[in-house]
Amino acid sequence: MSSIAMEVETASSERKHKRLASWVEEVARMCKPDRVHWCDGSPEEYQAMLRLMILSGTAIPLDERKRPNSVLVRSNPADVARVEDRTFICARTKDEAGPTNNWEDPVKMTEKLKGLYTGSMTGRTMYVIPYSMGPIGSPIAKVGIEITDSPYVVANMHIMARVGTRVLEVLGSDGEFVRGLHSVGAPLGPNDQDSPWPNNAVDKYICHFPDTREIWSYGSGYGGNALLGKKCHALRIASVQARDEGWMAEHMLILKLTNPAGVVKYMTGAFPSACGKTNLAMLIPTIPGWKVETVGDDIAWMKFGADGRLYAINPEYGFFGVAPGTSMQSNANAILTATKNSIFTNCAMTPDGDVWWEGLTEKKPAQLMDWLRRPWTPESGRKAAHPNSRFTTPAKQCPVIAPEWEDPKGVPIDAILFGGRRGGVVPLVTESFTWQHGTFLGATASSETTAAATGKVGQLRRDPMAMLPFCGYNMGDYFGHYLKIGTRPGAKLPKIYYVNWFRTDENGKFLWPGYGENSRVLKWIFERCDGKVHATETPIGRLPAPADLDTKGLNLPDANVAKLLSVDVDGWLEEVPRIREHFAKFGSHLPKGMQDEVDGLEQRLKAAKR
Ligand code: SAT
Ligand code: MN
Repeated sequence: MSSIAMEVETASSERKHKRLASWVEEVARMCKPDRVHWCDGSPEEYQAMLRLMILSGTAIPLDERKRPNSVLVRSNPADVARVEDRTFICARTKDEAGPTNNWEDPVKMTEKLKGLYTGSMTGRTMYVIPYSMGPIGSPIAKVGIEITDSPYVVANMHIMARVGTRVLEVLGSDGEFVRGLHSVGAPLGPNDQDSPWPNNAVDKYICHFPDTREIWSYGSGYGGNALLGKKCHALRIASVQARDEGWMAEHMLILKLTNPAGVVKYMTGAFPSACGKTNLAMLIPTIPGWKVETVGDDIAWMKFGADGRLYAINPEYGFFGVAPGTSMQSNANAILTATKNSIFTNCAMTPDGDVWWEGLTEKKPAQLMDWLRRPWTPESGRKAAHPNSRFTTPAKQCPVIAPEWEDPKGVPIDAILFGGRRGGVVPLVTESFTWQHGTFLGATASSETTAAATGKVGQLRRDPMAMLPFCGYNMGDYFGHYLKIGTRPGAKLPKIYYVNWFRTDENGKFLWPGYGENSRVLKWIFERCDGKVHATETPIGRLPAPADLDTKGLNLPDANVAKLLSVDVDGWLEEVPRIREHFAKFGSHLPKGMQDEVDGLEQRLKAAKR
C-alpha cells in the first residue's frame, strides 16, 4: 500500500476542512486507537484490508479460479443481523422519534456512549472513511465520514459506497457531511489475542442524532449496524433531511422496464428486508420482448425535477444481498454479479474453496464447512449457511445494470410499488385510486418477519413503506410528508401499486410462481401507466381483470388466478380494526388523510356486502 504518500496527501485534504479535522482528532482522543488511517479508496487499500482480515482469521480467501479476489467472513453467532431493539433515534423529544422508534435523550445517550467509546479502539487502527452516497458530485448525493475500527467495515464500504480521497475533494474546506462513528467495542490489551470477529457481547447501541446528523454505533460489526452509509445514513438520517428539504429517502429498489417496442419506464419498490427486492430489481422477464435493468436494489433518493416529475438515484455503489435462496433459477443476475471481487458473510464453504448456501444448488453438496466452521453433511439436520448470510458485491458487475444507473440527475419514476410477504387476504396487485390512497396502501403495508433482523421469523407486522426500522422521525409525520409531496404544485406524480407475490392456498402452497413471472404484473402496471389497459374498481383499489393479466404459457389454474385477483371482503373487513389499531399508535401525528382513507375503505367494504 502506498500509505506514506497517501497519508501526506489526505493529511492536506484533512487540514483543508477544519471541522472535519477537529472532529477526527476529538474522536481519536476519546477512542485512543494505536493509529489513525485516512482511507484513500484505492484498490491497494482494499487488498490491505483483505490481508488484515485473513491474517486475523476474520476471512478466508476463496479459491482464485472459482471466485477471484473474494473472501468468506464468519461473524460471531451473537452478531448476525441488525439489532432493532438496540437501535435508537435520539431526537430532542420522544415525540419526535415517534411510537415506532426506540428513543433516548440525546444528552444522556451521548454521555453513556462516551463512557463506552473511551479507549474502545485501544490496540486497533482507527480508519477514517470519506464516502459519497450517490454519484460523486450529483446534486442529489450526500457526503458522510465514517470512523471505524473494523477492517471488515472498510472493505465493505469500498464496495457499498464511493469512498476515498475524491470524496474529500468534493467536500472542500467547508462542505456538509454526516458524522458516523463506529467501534466494535473490543479494545485490545498488549497481551490480548484478537478474536476473529471482535464485537461487544454486553453492549450494542446503534444511535442516530437527527438534529446534528450524527450516527454513533457501538458493539456490533455486522451489516446495517456497522456499514453506516446504508440504513443509518441513507435512510434514518436522510429521511430527516428529506423531510426538511422536500424530497424522499426510501427503502426502495429502482428498476428500468423496457417493453417490446423499446418504450422505457422506471419503477421503485418498497419491500421489507429479505422479501425479494434484489430479485425484483434484477428480474429476468419470462414474457417475450420485455427487459428489466437494475438501477438500485435497496435504497432510492427521489427529488422533484424542473418538469415536476420525481427523479430517483441509487445512493449505493454495491449490493448487500441475502444469499440463501439466491440461485441461477431465482436470480441469475445476482449470482453472476457475485462471481468475483466479493465478500461473503456467514455462508458455508465447499471443500474446493468456494461458498455455498441453502438454495444455491438443487442438490446439496456432500460435504461442507458450515458458517460456524463445523463439518457439515446433508444429514447434519441443520442449515449450513446462516439464514441472513450475505454477499457484498459491486453493482457495476451486475450483467443487467442500467447504463444510466450513475446518472447524477437520476431517473424519472412512473410507478411506486409497495408490498410485503402475506399468505392471505392481500391480492397479487392493487392500483391506488389517488396519491393519498397510495400513501394509505404504503402506510398499512404488512409482512411476515424474516431473518434480516434478530427476533422471531414469520410474525405478522405492519411495516409502513418498509420503513419501520429505518424512519428517522415520527412515522405519523412521515405519512404527512408523503401527503405533502402529493400536493406539491405542478407535481407529476408516479402511480402507486400494492403487490403481494406470497399468497398461499389452504395447504400453504404459493398461488403465484413469483420470480421472473412477476414481469407479468410489471407489464400490467407499465400499461396502466400508459392508460392502455383496463382496471376494475373494487372497494380496496383497482385490480386487473383476470383477462388483462398476461398469464400466457403459465398453466395456472383459473381458480388460482381468480383467487389472486379477487377481493376477500370478509378478510378485509377483519383488517380494518387492525389498521385502526395500527394508526391509533400515531395519535395526533396521524394525518387526517390517513383516517379518511380507513373510513372510506370500511364504507366501501360494507357497501359491497350489502
Ligand atoms: O443489514 S442490513 O440492514 O444492511 C440489510 C437489511 O436488513 O436489509
Ligand atoms: Mn434493505
